[in-house]
Amino acid sequence: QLSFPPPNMSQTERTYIMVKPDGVERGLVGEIIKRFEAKGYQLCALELMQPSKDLLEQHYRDLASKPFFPKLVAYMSSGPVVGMVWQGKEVVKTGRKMLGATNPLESAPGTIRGDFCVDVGQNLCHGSDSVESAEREIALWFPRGAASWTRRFDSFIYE
Ligand code: IDP
Ligand code: MG
Repeated sequence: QLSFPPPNMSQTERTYIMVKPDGVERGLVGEIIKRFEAKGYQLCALELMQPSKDLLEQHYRDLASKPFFPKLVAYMSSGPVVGMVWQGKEVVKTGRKMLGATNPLESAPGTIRGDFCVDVGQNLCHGSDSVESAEREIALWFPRGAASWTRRFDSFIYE
């Protein structure tokens, strides 16, 4: 009889991925979700929301001194965003690779930004830059918490 050991989930972590207003407007929410799902990552929260200026200033607080900060907050509050929590092995670092470089002209083809956008101020998506940032951002955008669930499918993704 064949039997498989349970998948090793010890290195799992979570990240905050957000489709920015241009991505929602352009109908790319499904495309972005599709890539994370197809990769094998697990969805733990998903919400369309209209963020307040205050929430965005909190989210981007490390960039408050940058000259583009007011434009960034205006861009991000120009329409609804889709916030998501994705879980999996090295999902923070790999999630950023899947988004591509901040400046879409430098994002590799095959990445979301590399495939679908041109300007840095309309770069479609956000991904946490570290596990610590992810924890802070998840608490900020999902104060009621993200789901915690065991996926039977995990044994097909992880050894
Ligand atoms: P990231 O989104 O790749 O983590 P950050 O440096 O954290 O990049 O910047 C946050 C967001 O601010 C970027 O995604 C982009 O929308 C915007 N941004 C970053 N640098 C510039 C810039 O030089 N001009 C205009 N907007 C910028
Ligand atoms: Mg960032």
